[in-house]
Amino acid sequence: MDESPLQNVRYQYKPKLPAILRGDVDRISLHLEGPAGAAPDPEGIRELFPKTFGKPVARFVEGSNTGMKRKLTVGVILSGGQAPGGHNVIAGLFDGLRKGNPESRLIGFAGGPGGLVNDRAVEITGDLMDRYRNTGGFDIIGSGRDKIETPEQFEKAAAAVRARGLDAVVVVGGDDSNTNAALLAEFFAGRGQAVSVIGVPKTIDGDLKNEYIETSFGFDTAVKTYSELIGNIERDAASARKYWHFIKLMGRSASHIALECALQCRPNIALVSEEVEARGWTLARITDYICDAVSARAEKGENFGVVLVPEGLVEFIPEFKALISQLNDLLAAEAEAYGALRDAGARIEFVAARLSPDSASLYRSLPADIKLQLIMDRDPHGNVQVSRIETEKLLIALVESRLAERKAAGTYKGKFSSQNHFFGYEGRCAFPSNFDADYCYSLGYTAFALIASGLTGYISSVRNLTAKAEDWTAGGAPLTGMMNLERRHGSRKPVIRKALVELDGAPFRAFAAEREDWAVRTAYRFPGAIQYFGPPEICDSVTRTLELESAARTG
Ligand code: FBP
Repeated sequence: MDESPLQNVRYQYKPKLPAILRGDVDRISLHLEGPAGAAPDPEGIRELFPKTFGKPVARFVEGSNTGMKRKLTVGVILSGGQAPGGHNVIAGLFDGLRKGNPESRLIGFAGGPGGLVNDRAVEITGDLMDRYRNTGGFDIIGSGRDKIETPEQFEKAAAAVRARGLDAVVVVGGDDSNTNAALLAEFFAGRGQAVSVIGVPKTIDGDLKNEYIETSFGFDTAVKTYSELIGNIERDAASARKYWHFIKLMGRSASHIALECALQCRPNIALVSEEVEARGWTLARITDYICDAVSARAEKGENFGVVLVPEGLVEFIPEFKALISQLNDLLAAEAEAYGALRDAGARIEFVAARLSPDSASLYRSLPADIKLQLIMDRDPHGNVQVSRIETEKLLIALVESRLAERKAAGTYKGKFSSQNHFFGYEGRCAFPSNFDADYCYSLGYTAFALIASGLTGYISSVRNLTAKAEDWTAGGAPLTGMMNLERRHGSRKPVIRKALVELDGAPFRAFAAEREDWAVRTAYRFPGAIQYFGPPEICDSVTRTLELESAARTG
């Protein structure tokens, strides 16, 4: 392979570990703390997880632990969307295992959870690992969005584990994948199969976080990548002075990415889906909110600006939420008749005729492209694929027509030209920032220590992340302590609670305190590219979200 100079140099980067994980492995001793914070419905969760519920939180401390030197065979799965640092999770796990016992082995299941079910795997050797250290992507073994759901799939996973003689399976994934990890752990424990299942918190969306997980890995690099691009666009906007840029930012549901990018770049407008839902803002209200900023800036002769739009927005606008939920039910219930229609116009008519009057009228009012995007295939969880809905273009069209009305009424005299962008996939496989490189390596190494300590049903938990890496803590939290029971497809299912943006949380409050000023003034901030070398305050910096949340926690 003809590697870039940066890639070659990044291979040499030595990720920083918390002090407790440095040095000899047999001094990493397990300390069990009190029980994990109670889930909202502990009895319901206990019933579903009789073997793995109610375990204590674990932390590693200085001591002595000969178990760390056991010979182990471990399988690893990368699950769901890519997030920068996945390769370093595997590297940390690999190095921990080999440091514990040079004969330990790491098996990578190919293409996500389906790789475990169908027993497709590769052995991670030292040479293979060295080609992926500190690189972005999940391509060392690939990822997938399959779920291990049916009894048959559980049996096949158990057979693969037996056939390969695994002592543990590590699942690197988001809320759904870690829910799956908890179910697997319970399944193995229930049948007395001695195999640990350990989760690792991944997702650029930043919505897998709680008392034990300060941030999911990949968020840091993704938001820094998007912030660089947004800053560049802001500078272009302020130079050319002729475009309003509408930028949709990834994040399936939660608006953490859009909020962090807003704190970094100070755009004129940043929509936060959670606020839209809490205030019950309609599409018309959102349009007016944007038009007010466009008009105010036009008064100052500034016919340019930047608007950030979270990817999941449409699912938080009340009338859209109702429409999408009706479409989901309709497409599932009428799959056969709908599937038989080949023509796009016929498909649109088919659904429009079956919606409630309000939803039908909203649906019919939408531009043709959006109508089609709303009825595209659902993801394996039955969700609309929000990354494929061009909300930024919809908003541009609505703003244009509202401004035309204002112009006709004499209340707006500016010029409005727009550009649209979508930043998503650009950020998911960037070279991990130093923070993500260190954090992921530490999460992987911690996963090894949890396995060697004989724990199962835990998620790797590395905390105190605003401090220097040497002062980070390492341990594990029981997955069942993070679960809720939610009604899905008519039955109550255990799921890990998704962390949405909290409107009384420190990051949103910091944003809300400034946004009126940013809407009118040109207050842009230019974060620039991720720096991998140089002063720690630049190359080891953490996100504002982490900083603000940590400051709020410690008072
Ligand atoms: P995960 O939750 O699996 O980490 O994926 C997040 C995400 O990147 C979302 O931000 C986005 O909506 C989605 O994946 C896109 O999915 P796909 O890769 O299937 O297009």
